[in-house]
Amino acid sequence: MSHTHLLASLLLPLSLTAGAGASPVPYARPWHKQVVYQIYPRSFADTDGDGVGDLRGITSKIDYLQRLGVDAVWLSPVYRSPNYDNGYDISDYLDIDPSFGTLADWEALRDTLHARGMKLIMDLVVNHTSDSHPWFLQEQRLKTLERQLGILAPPASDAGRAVAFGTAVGTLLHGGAPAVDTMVDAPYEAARKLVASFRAESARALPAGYPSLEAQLGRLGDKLFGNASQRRAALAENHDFYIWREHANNWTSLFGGPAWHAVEPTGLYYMAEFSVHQPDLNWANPAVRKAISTMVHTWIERGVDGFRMDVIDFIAKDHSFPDAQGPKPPKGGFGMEHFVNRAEAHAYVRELVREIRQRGLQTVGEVPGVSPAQAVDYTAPERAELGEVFLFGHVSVDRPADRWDTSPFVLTALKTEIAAQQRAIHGRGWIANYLENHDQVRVVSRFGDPVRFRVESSKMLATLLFTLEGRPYIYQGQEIGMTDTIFREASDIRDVEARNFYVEATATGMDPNAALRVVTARSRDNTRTPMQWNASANAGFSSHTPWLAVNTNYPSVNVDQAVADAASPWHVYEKLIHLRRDNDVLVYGAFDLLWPEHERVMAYTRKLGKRTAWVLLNFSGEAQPLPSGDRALDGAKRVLFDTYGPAAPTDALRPFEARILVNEG
Ligand code: TEU
Repeated sequence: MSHTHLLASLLLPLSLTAGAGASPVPYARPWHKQVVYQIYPRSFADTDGDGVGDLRGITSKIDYLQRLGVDAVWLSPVYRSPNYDNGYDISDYLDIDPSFGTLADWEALRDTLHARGMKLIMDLVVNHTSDSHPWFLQEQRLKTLERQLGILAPPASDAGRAVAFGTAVGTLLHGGAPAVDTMVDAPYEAARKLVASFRAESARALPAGYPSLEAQLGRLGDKLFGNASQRRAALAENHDFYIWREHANNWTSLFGGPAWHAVEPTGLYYMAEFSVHQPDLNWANPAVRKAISTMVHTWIERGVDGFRMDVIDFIAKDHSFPDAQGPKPPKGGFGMEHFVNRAEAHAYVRELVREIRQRGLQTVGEVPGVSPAQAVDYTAPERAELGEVFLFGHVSVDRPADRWDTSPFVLTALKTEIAAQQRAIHGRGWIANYLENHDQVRVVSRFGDPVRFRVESSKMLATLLFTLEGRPYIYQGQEIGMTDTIFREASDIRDVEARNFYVEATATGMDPNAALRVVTARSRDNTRTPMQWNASANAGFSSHTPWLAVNTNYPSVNVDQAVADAASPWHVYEKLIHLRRDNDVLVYGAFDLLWPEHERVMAYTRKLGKRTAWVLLNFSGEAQPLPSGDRALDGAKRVLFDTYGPAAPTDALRPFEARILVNEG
């Protein structure tokens, strides 16, 4: 097959490649019918007994995932990292963090998945790196040298000496040897030493993708001491890998505190939208984009099947850095309109995915702050950007003010959000559906009843996840109905975001117990507690004390129990995976919300051609009569699926019952 042919067949709708009639809708893509399972490697399975999960642990559980029926696995980051944000702070994109194993372990995992026809999706965290990434270390050295040389330069009023110094140091930076008579001054001698030590240090660890030493120094020479045109040329393009400014503006980070951090020897501030240890990359610099594409290419060559792109709508910033206006939100993200979902982000994404798309690989973007309508801008097939995106509206309904808001869950708000997402994408774009991930809390604790109806509510929520348009993502442990944990001491908290919150809240007067209650209700650690495999010590996760305490309910909530018990949530997940695959109406059907005002029942139809599915979900622990005299269920003839088993009463839903009805068509 010629190159262009291969390309065309990868990009064309399934209907054209698989023969007319094979596709239920013109925009169908093979991955639409797949199901992804997200693994948080630190907490999945530990084989080397250090209390931290690892790649071999994951490989040892692939049979389990195959049995569940998932098609693809998304791994949260396993790259080399100091782990301030558990791997979302990467110091080497091409290497595996030793706590997870080696590249050979990764290859073994890839091969194990591929041998079973399963896909491997890697996390791609390219909005920022770790502050110990060699790019950042090198740039700090360069900025420090720039400042030191600037300080050494004689004042412009001393015209003769300033010119002699500039000429000599400029020549030195370009790698030349200045004429002897310009080298008499003490400042010149100091400059010579600084440049020499910079060269020596940099030569030891010049990071791949970063400009060569000559380029770095030459540009610095032109910028500091060049003539007017050299200076203009050196300043015209944006050569920095990170975002530096002489003054901070008022933007704040999503993890709390200012978005700018001073680095003393440089005299500059760098931008970090997340923790201080996660400096933002400067995507306006083409060299950054090239370095990232080269890295992505390496992983493509290594055989990945796709990428999950962390905060990919954050990569473009307003480089005029205006102060944000209006009231400052108490807990972060002030000025987001200047660094989230900007037009340039789309251009950068298109460039980033070019090779990924040509190779037919999958892409899923994480896009906080993006509306359902804007999701279409990222995923409409004709825009050649992403396959699907994760939206945030539905996981913000019980925290409308900010992520530490502990408002009660109101079902009608969830319905509104989901309906808006479903309507926006139908026939236009595509989303990744999820109810849990490593940044959320457990959905049973959040939208269900973890105490009286853990099993029932977990099954009902599974039914929601599998009957929406978009691809379902299961987060590890969700399939067995894992629940939130309890934080009794501040020292129990591991997550950087929760720790920042606790410190800030208690420092500004919140009672420590109240702060712990907020953490218990909202911390990301809730979904990061170790996977509960069985009833043995540490839930079978590790032979060692785990890095984050296991949820105390593991003796009764665990994989062994769930697989053995035909009435457990696990079997409902397993059934729903197949049901969705076999029923195009659940994948592509148009969504219509029924009874939007109902406070206990969420109900909707999905319609595709002649086929209609009715989905009825009881979000309460009481039986809910179905509205009588309502025509909404007319035509619903057969129970396709019911979480209480096939014999369903016709007039009421039992506590947390979920039912799918279909017409005959
Ligand atoms: O999360 C992006 C993000 O917006 C977070 O602020 C998230 O919504 C928040 O933590 C919820 O409380 C991604 C990753 O998924 C997350 O784990 C990382 O910490 C973050 O980016 C920085 O890389």
